[in-house]
Amino acid sequence: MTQKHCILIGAPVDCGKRRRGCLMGPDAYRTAGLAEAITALGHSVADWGNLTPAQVTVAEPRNPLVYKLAENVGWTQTLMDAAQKAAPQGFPIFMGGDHALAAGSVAGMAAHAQAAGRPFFALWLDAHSDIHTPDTSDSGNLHGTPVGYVTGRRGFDAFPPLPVRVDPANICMIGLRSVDAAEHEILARGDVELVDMRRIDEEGISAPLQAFLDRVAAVGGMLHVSLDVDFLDPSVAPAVGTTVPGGATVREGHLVMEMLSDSGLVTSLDLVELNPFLDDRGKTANLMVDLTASLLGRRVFDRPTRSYK
Ligand code: EXY
Ligand code: MN
Ligand code: MN
Ligand code: MN
Repeated sequence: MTQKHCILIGAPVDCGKRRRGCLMGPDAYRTAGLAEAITALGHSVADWGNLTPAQVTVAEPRNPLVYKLAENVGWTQTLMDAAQKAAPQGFPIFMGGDHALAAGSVAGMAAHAQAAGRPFFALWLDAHSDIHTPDTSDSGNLHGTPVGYVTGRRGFDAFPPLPVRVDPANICMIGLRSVDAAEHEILARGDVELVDMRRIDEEGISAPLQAFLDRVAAVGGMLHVSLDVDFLDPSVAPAVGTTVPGGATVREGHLVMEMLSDSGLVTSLDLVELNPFLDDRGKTANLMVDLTASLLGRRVFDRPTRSYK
């Protein structure tokens, strides 16, 4: 695997939902030895420390349920800027923090891809589709809306203008098993590639993932991976506030990361929704670090990587 310069960006975002705890996520990854696992694979690492949200004022949201709108907007601006600063220097790893951080990280990486003249793709590893808008959300928790924001859905008036819209057809969601009615309506349009747990049970996880990777490779795309702890089954990853039974196994998680690593297509990573307050002696934090190591080349045996012509 080519040597990467990994840039760890602490994003202690906790405003995307009401249950607190994700603010401890970045330090949990540091405590679990994320940097050491990366350097052990021959990569270099820089830890940029923890960011803080831009201070913004916003109008009252139309939906009275919306939670901490201003803080979410401030984080989105900060992370959009951080992504565009880090991407030209290496491989950004956004250490969350809840999934609201992806509004900024994905928008920033999409802007970077546009500046580099390359198509942008995103792989969403999650039990949820996170494609609400502040108006359609029944909870008002904006960690359920980052995909809605980056794909340019209406209702994000308070948020920074998108530098570039992410084409929903360039998004693949794997692990889906909890989708709200308003999200289902949008997803039924058929743009986003949907790999729910039923497809995984029937086809396995590798076939649909490989088909998506072949699409990314065919156009020389840049691939952002957004890994939500709740993609995994709660029995192996309990430290998340939005657990949904019937998730991916440890091996399915590693297979995804090993295939991504073999593809050489991944240019940035979100690690989101870890709530150390809910963990069992670091079990979930350690698993997320191990999965990141698989993404960065850790193998039992080296396999001939699938070379893209
Ligand atoms: N769809 C539900 C909501 O909008 O409140 C649950 C969202 C969970 C979001 C987590 C980050 O994946
Ligand atoms: Mn999510
Ligand atoms: Mn989720
Ligand atoms: Mn299975």
